[in-house]
Amino acid sequence: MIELIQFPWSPFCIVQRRILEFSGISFKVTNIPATDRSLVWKLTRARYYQVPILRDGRQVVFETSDDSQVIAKYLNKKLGLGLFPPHLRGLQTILSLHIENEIEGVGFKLNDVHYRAVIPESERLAFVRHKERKFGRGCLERWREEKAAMLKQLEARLFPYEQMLLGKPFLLGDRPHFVDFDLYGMLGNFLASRKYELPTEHTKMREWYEQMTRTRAADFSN
Ligand SMILES: N[C@@H](CCC(=O)N[C@@H](CS)C(=O)NCC(=O)O)C(=O)O
Repeated sequence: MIELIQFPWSPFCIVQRRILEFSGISFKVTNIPATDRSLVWKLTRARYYQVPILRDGRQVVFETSDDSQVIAKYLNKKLGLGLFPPHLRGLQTILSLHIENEIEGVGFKLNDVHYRAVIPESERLAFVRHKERKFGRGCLERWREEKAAMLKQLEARLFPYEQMLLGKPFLLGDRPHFVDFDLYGMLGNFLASRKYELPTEHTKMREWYEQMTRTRAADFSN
């Protein structure tokens, strides 16, 4: 059985979890503490420490660069999901760069403002230390002060996606593709604290998000 090793609120883990759910197969989820990557380190034979990773029998699948989509492409091929059709090559790459940088970059900070609602107490010290070493001392307080401005920024950055959804149910047509799952994961992380909702102005996106929580591969032909 395929095993997803993850932590539940991670944007990149939500992407792969939803793809697995979409496929309809049974799979196992193993949650690790964000503070202890030893299982990832062991399974990847000391080549990777981030999440998610996938274990499929004797095979361990993990990303090879910030923008590689190794896991999603592995699942797509193995499970025949039709998420990377050749005619959308290139376009999906450009979109996923925007989604994983411009959308994720604001969404995770907004979620981190409310980290106590998401991160278990035993992991908070390491979480704050990790953030402050990466983004500077006091970054979480700074983001709290910038929250209103960041919410506006996120709304503006999501506007093109709302426009894409005006005439169709999914971002690139009448069925979901990889970028739908990618955006869904970044927004799932933004919403993880349950302190926010999607911008009320973006009505199509709110419908799409609902649809993305339920959609199944069996509903579409490849
Ligand atoms: N491009 C990778 C990004 C993975 C990633 O950034 N994972 C984060 C969790 S959201 C992580 O493990 N960060 C821990 C660290 O870098 O120490 C993917 O698509 O999986």
